[in-house]
Amino acid sequence: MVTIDIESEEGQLEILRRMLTIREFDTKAGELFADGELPGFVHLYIGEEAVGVGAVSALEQDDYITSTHRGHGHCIAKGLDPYQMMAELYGKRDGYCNGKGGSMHIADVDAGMLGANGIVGAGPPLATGAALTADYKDEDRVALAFFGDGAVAQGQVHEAINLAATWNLPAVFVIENNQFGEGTPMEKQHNVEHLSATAEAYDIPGFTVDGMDVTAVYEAVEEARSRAADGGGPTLIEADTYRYEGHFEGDHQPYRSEEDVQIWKDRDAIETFKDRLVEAGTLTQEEFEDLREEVSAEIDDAANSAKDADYPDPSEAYEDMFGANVPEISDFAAQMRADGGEPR
Ligand SMILES: Cc1ncc(C[n+]2csc(CCOP(=O)(O)OP(=O)(O)O)c2C)c(N)n1
Ligand SMILES: [Mg+2]
Repeated sequence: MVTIDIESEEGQLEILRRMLTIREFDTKAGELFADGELPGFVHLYIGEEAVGVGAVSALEQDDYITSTHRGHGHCIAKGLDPYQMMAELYGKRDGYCNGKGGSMHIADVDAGMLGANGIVGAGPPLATGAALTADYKDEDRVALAFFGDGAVAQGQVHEAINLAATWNLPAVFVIENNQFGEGTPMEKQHNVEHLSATAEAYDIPGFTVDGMDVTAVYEAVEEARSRAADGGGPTLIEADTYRYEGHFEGDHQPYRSEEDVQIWKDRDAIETFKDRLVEAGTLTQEEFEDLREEVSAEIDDAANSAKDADYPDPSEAYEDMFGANVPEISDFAAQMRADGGEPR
């Protein structure tokens, strides 16, 4: 069963709520970071909500996803808890990585969220690995990788898609083409107009969809997921989208104008989907405003509770760092502790 049924009114409202939750979460995260509240770094997903929510909603609950440095939206789309995410951003013990990962390393393996990732292009190899695992164990699971237009030119992304195609693995590759890799526009990074054209090199299906239309993303991923699950191999989907905020907080954005950004804001995915639901009589404008306020209050609560939560104790510094089932690494961790934390 798909995670969220877009045909039902209940499903449509849940899709709207998840997109709003991402918008409110990242608006809050941006404010907190600007106020100096959060350590580390945050990359905001504002403007791109339809890609994460459209794609994950069309997957099944047990499917895997891999994420990027801009991962908050993927986490919320996968149903992760905003409080535990905020706690992770604050470096608190209640966070998904007990406060030791931060924004770029939120992961919940049990939920199938294999991790945000600070290494551009590192998600696709993980997804190919997860798809190989599912195939090997004969499980009905698909792995979907999100990655940016900038990541497409990374060698490991090519290796991952090539292997998944050659081994016919149940994987879906979703390029979030937000038109820039940091400050470099698409046309200065790539020699093709549509990044989905690269699918031809792997002899797999490739499509470009409107990433500002949650329904279009959903339908493309639903089809790709069922092809993958039926043994048809991977699909490459390019979703055209836009990030409204800077690459990072404090980015002065000399590479684009406010007018450029406004063109995309005029096609805002949340507004468009909401208008469609209002027109269909699924909700009223007033109910939408109430929903936005409810979500905003939930995010405020999550942030306030995370601020008040405890940091991990210094004695726990080396816990959760290494996989317990990797003997040499565990030995290394034990040695580090025995050495009082001094590097060998
Ligand atoms: C391997 C690697 N190279 C460079 C960087 C620095 N870096 C961080 S984000 C980024 C741009 C990535 O662009 P894109 O994949 O389009 O993702 P977007 O930020 O647009 O979501 C770069 C170059 C990095 N984190 N990892
Ligand atoms: Mg990009």
